[in-house]
Amino acid sequence: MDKNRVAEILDEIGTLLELKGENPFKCRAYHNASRTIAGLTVDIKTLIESGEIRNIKGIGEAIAERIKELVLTEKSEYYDELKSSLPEGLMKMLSIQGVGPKKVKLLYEKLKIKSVDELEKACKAGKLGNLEGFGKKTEENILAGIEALRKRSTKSLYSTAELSARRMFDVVAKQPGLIRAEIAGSLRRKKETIGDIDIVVSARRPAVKAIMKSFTTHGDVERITGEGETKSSVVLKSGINCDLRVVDDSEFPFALNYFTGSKEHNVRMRTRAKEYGLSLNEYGFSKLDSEEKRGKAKKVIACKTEDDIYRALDLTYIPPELREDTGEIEAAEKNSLPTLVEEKDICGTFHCHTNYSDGSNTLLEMAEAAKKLDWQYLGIADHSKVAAYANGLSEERVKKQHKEIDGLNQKWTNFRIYKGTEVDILSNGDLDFNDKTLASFDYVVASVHSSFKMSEAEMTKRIIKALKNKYVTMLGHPTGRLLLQRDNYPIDMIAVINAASDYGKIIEINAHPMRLDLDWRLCSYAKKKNVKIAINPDAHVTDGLSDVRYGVGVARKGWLEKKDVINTLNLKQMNHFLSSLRT
Ligand code: DGT
Ligand code: CA
Ligand code: CA
Ligand code: ZN
Repeated sequence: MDKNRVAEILDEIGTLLELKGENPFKCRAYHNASRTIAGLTVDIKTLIESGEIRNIKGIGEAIAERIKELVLTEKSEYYDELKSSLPEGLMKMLSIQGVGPKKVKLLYEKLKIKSVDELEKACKAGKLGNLEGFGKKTEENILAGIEALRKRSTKSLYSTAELSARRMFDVVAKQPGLIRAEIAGSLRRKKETIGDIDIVVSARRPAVKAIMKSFTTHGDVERITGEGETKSSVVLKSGINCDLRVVDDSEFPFALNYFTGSKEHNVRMRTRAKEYGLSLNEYGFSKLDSEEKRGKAKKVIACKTEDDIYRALDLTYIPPELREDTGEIEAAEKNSLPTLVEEKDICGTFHCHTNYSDGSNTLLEMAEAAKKLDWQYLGIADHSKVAAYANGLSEERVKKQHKEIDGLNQKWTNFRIYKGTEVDILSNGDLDFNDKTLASFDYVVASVHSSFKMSEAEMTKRIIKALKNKYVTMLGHPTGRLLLQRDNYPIDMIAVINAASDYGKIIEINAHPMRLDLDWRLCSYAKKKNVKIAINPDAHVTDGLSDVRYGVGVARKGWLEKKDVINTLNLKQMNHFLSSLRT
């Protein structure tokens, strides 16, 4: 069993113990151990075989035994027993916003509520009102939470869907007789959430059956919902639906273009084709003439690639990320599409955490991981002191961290750790460190982590006030949303972007797959206002650094070019930029 699965199970054990009302220290020990294991940079099996697992801070004897059992036998008796001692539906109830283990435990013990459905019924019948700590308002909130949960269960995060898609694709794409293959749909367009996975392939006729079979019999398939000559559909064990379409190779560019979408982009393409006397669909171009209307043979215009399709309509090639009918057709017509930023343009990143606050890895481990990605710098921004839940740093510990960074930086010539902080924006818009402390950092990320319930006007004022502070370099996760979990706090982002523009501040695209915040829909406005964007992973473990690629997807979707993204500056340019902020 790999460390990620072990970490997941430890976390679940922690939650199950909470549901049982166990000692909070014990519960927390499992949650902490989960984070520690997720952040391991050495092979977990080696740690166990050498017995070194016991020397890791925060992993006691009992937990070490559980980990050992999981890694060596792929299961844990303790976990299985714990799980079967509680109704399955309780864990699902925890996915309702505002419903935590304490509430679930009470609902189960006092009202015998064991599932989301039962909870919904009880709320509608007004049964929660009599429980201590619950009231009419709680019932309303829970009902709203259940509705939101149902809505989002039909969607997946981009990162989850991509992983599932890749596993299906890898098997299908290596079948004999296959010619071309591509993942299409919203995934190819890099949408932040995904409805279903669409795979398009072309193949020689005799191979089609075997290709379909490789898809429907894939180990990740939960059940088959359709199986045919040209299209098969399955539901994956991850809960995501996946479609496979197989076409002749001459049709491939058209099928790929159609199934990449978006629907709105397709509609524009089809309308444009009509202006050229052509009909465009997922199989090809055909002449729209009277011959065709009389049912005679169509004259088809051949295209070998998607590029050819756009060219046939006098358009430059439109990258999939831009195909949302937000002006891309007009720009392609004028040959004024942006040259989108690429992953390889990124030279480093900001907003990463270490074990000084709530991260799992040391400064050195994070730096080494950044170097492995060929980056030239890494900005560390641990939490500030008010963030007690995240082990935020006091002024004293900031000094200690700075010393350690200075020490490390002496070892490298072509790499540098920048001293940053993720300072909390307090509810009145003040910052959690005074100016003197803020001035000791190379840069400052300011973020909201508390008091979400404010009016839009108040929240906007709060954030703009923070941006006005001369030491603030960038705004972290600007809207606070957690995709499929928590909506953004009410905020006037246009006003915030205008303020960032006035004060010369950067706005982050938080690249954590659950955030992807700033939203791509706002990027072009930021660009128009000359606001630079930083693509930051908000990494809490070394593996998290590579989340930057999701942020690059958002930036591309938001029409951003290399020059719009601050962390495309190389080390020398970045040194210069950061020192210019402090003079
Ligand atoms: P999703 O799956 O909801 O995240 O979003 P998509 O864009 O992947 O949508 P999906 O899977 O329903 O269909 C894939 C593509 O097929 C879609 O982007 C455009 C094309 N398509 C589907 N239905 C229609 C339609 O009724 N009209 C047009 N023009 N295109 C369609
Ligand atoms: Ca889709
Ligand atoms: Ca689909
Ligand atoms: Zn944060």
